[in-house]
Amino acid sequence: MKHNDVVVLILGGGVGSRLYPLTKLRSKPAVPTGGKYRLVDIPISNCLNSGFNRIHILTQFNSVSLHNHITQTYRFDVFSAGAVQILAAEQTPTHSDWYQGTADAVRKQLVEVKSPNPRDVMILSGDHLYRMDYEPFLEHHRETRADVTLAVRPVPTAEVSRLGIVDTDDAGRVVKFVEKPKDMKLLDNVRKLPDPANPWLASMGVYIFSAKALYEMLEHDNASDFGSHILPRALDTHRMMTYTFDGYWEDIGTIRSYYEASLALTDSDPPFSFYDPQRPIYTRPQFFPPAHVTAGSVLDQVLLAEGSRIIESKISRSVVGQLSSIGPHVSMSNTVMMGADYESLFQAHGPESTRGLPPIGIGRGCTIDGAIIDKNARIGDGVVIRNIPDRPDTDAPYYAAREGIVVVPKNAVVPPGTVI
Ligand code: ADQ
Ligand code: ADP
Repeated sequence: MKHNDVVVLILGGGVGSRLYPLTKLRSKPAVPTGGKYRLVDIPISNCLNSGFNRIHILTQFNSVSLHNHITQTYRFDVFSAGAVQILAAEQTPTHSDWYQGTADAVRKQLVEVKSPNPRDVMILSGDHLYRMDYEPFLEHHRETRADVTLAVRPVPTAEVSRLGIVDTDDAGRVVKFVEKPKDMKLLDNVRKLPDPANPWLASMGVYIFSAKALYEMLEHDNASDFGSHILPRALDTHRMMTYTFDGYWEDIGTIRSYYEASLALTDSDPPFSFYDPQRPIYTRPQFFPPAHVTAGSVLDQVLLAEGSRIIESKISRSVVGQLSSIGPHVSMSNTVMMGADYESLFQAHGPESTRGLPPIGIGRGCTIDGAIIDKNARIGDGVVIRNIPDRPDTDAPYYAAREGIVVVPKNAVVPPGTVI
């Protein structure tokens, strides 16, 4: 069923994005994931598979790559009211600066939100890995006559400090909302769930607001965030309900969580699979040749995307994104390699075509463990990237370290023989 009376807003990331440096040259929704997708493909696909096709992406800047991706992927026929539109922070006569937070981002786009006169507004994050049917979520919201419904899930104590924790009455109405409690004392009056492994109910940052309630909350307040301000304040003024989601869900908005969730995709029985014929994750169709793994290579637990070329190399527990070029004699493990946009496979690897730079990809004899290698990186011969878990955060000319993970940024050139 099509839900043309619901507008969907996907929050595409703040200024100090936690995925930096993956967001240095692109907006967060355009960050590649799973070897061939972009982060934004996940919520958009969930929407399309659930019958929601009026979708706006709120982003601080509309990068070329996000714009290309959206316009080349999500095209609707003339008989559908669907559209995926990017709403970048911009100066208007009434607003002069960037989005100050999630609620501020929505407030600054209220004119767009209101224009089709929706009954409800669904607000999603742009950095979650999950497959969810939003249709029963909407039904629940309407059946319970909620002003706002939060999708929630039980979580362990170790996760509470990075989530909004809720307490409900027996009917599922939220009676307390504590945003990212840093001190467990703040949860003294919050009821625990019976499961000792997952005793707290956490907000997933996935909301449905009745349009009228959303306008009231945003227009009578200038608070910047939903989790820190709008939702706790609305407890007394609006009817806030919960909807429990029990599938896999992961916030992949930090370098560490992005890295861990990406590597988990390579497990034999992965917690999340991009493959589901009933509810596929869509992305831009591209016409790359099959991946080619040459004689002498050994691959163990690898998500290998099309267009890749692996020459006499050993790869374990890694994501190898589209158009990756690796080898010969490379040893790579625990690494997320995004691949390339163009060139690597199709150009001669001679110095003329690359202006004396190493070719795109990973050169001869490299050893790489525990890294994220962004698109179009040129890693010269004999480079070593070591997995040092307590490595301090660093910003070097051709790599950065975050949360113990080395990130080689997009288009970086790592000279031959470098040891990181
Ligand atoms: P966080 O994810 O930490 O917690 P937040 O930083 O507000 O919250 O981000 C929510 C989403 O909005 C993310 O996708 C983020 O990139 C995006 N975003 C942030 N600032 C933005 C801005 N200025 N413009 C556009 N987009 C922006 C939230 C809730 C918690 C809940 C967790 C679940 O606050 O209560 O438990 O999500 O992950
Ligand atoms: P990213 O994957 O890093 O988010 P895109 O995939 O959208 O970004 O593209 C990266 C950049 O490369 C874009 O600016 C795009 O225009 C450019 N690009 C894509 N294909 C080619 C090509 N064949 N030659 C040169 N530049 C290209």
